Amino acid sequence: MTLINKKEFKLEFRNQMDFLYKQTIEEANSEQLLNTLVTVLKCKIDNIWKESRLDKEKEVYYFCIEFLLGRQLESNLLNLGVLEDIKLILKEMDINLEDLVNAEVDPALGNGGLGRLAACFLDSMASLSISGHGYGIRYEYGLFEQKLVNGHQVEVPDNWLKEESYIWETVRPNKASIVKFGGQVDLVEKNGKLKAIHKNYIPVMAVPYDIPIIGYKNEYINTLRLFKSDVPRKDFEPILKESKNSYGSYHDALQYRYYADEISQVLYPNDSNDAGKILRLKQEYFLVSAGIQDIFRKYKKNNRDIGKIYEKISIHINDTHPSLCVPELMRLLMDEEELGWDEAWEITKRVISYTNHTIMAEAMERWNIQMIKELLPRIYMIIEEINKRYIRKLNNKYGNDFDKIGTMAVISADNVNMANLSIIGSHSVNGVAKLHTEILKKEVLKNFYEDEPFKFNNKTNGIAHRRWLMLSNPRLSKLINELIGESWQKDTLELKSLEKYQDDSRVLQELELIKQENKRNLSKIITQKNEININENSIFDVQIKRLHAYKRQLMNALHILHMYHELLDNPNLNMEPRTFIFGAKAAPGYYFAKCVIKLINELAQKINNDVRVKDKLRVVFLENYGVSLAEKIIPATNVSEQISTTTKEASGTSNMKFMMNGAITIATLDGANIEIHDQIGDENMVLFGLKANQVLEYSKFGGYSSADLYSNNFYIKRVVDDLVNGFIPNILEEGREIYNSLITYNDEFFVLRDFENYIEAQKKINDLYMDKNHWNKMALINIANSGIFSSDRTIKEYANEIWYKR
Ligand code: F55
Repeated sequence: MTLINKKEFKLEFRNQMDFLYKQTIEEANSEQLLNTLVTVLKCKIDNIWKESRLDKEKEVYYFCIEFLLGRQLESNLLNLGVLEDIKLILKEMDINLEDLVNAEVDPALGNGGLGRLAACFLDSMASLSISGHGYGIRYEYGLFEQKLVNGHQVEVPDNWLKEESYIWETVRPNKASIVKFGGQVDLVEKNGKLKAIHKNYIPVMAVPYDIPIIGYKNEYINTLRLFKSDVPRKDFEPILKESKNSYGSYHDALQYRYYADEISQVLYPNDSNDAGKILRLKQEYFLVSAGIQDIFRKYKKNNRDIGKIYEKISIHINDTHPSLCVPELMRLLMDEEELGWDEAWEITKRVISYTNHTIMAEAMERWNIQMIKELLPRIYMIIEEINKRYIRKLNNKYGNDFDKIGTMAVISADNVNMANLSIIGSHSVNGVAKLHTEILKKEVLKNFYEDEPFKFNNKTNGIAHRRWLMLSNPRLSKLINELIGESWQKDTLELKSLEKYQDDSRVLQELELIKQENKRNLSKIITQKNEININENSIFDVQIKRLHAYKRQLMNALHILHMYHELLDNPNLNMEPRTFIFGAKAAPGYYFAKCVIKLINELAQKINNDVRVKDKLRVVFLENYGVSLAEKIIPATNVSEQISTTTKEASGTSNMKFMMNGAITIATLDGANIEIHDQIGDENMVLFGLKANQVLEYSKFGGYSSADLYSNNFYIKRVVDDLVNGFIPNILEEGREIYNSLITYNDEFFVLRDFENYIEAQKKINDLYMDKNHWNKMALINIANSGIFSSDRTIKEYANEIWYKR
């Protein structure tokens, strides 16, 4: 232990406590103890952090509109290699580390998979000693807190900062920059060249707040830099010559302050459709401009030739939200660094790479040109020029194939298509799982793929096994250490050697015991939160993810309803007791999703209060699902529900977390479920449902009638009718809405089409669970083959095949 000397640490801790709070340890509450500990740790890591920032061969900047970090204390202690030591030292001081862990805020600066992926990637880049840093926004309010009121979702603002600062952040006011909005652009001639002069703009200051991202036992620390918006400080005034400078009146000054503050005020709570709001556009440009200016400032400190910036810098844009990186990089290279168009364009493409996370049309960002023109006049000029030159190129290549050119253009029908801009302005476009990338190449982005096939590649997602196994499931981690040693922690492919224990009944017993303990812990949480006792010996069947029609929580609910009927009809039914657990937030404006939440809650009410099925069936909806709750749920899960309409879930990442914790997956062959299947085969997971080609064919050629299915199938009719016949109380409106989506609007997500198949698959789960020894063996095989889903593997691929590729 180099970082922590016990005697020294205790002394520093007491001194820091005294300095911060003028209190003794005995008097302090958990927040004060936490704050003290973090302050001591921050001092200790400062030197490593500084050293990690020194000039590097190549630096990666990961731009993302959201980062869903989770709590940091335990993860940082683990990665620093001092978790056990600190636990012991604190214990000697009569402090329980767990209390401090739970006192930390869980910053909800993301919606779901995309933001969490970004956080896992940061962990992996640092752990692999890759100089890779995040750029994001320091939202004052994160994703809303979800309350359930009479089974309805109610959104409460997430005031996570509480007018204080975040314990892990360091503000860097001297590294602030100015982002310009609105105004006009004049092109004036200078030395025979046209120069863009931006005037009357509204300047907003972007202030960096840095969070250390600590690598795993490698003395390496990267930075997540989040920008907060503010009005410019006085010292910026001399360089704001051309800005709008009429903030004389009190009213104007207030308005201006509001304009600036508003930008980093709140995270948009949509996880799948683009809100199209001007404030969102401001956020996107704010992030991009602040980030790229920051990169330029750092680069120019150590390098003279801006024309070689691609040798030292990679910019990765995570989905299209930061896609204004393309014109912003062009702008800085041309307007500030005075390069010509062609050189600037080549550099831009060499620097930028792009990840697509969805094929859903409603999630594809398009910005109205009028909006961009007014808010970002210079950026719009550049986008127009990119479009003009690109169309000229396409014309030369494809003649007048207007259909083709129309789908590929950056500007069409008064909109800027951000995906097209990202593809054209980058050298690499990747999907997030095999099937997803294939669908991009063959369907959604077909024309681009045919035009520039070399740009396209797949990077199947991964998860930080340090957080999702080592921290969240310490007992399982320990068992693995005992069986195969510790080297899997740095190379998860070594988990494979667990397979040799697949017939070792002692090991399988042990595995079951661990799952049982984790289930007991989760049961306590559920009892506490939902005031309901659940059977710890029942199958814990879990679906946790954002609520969306394509993820088909509805199908899960209808199946529960089906089981309930079966049990009522036949009280002696031979079935393993089951507890269905849900966690899901709905976007506030997504009415259908909210209806499904209400349905699940009312179903839970009805079933949980029916003594006839008391020992067999329970339904739990956990409020306010997020990272911290996931860490408790996943290790306690027996069955992982990954039941999206095939082709719709780009990858999924909870599927990987569950697998790594020994849950058995029930799944469609969608997203990364396919790669999971590649690893463990039919024998170790339960598949059902339409295949990708069937879904694509139905979507293209029709041929599916949900109403026919409904009329001809007793089981389907029974559960669908229950939505509207009063069988489930208090869902008059919601039940009707759902009924209509299934019958009147022909069941867009094939819930009824896959229903019977799903029932069979669920029966199979039941039968498999009855043979406990066999179930445990499957669990072991899942864990043993989950190593490939560490985000360390994913990040190595990004590094070798995109960022460091020459
Ligand atoms: C957030 C904002 C907008 Cl405007 C659109 C989408 C989102 C968002 O959160 N998307 C998201 O989470 N996508 C998910 O990304 C994961 C990581 O790649 C995938 O595993 C998952 O399939 C995909 O839905």
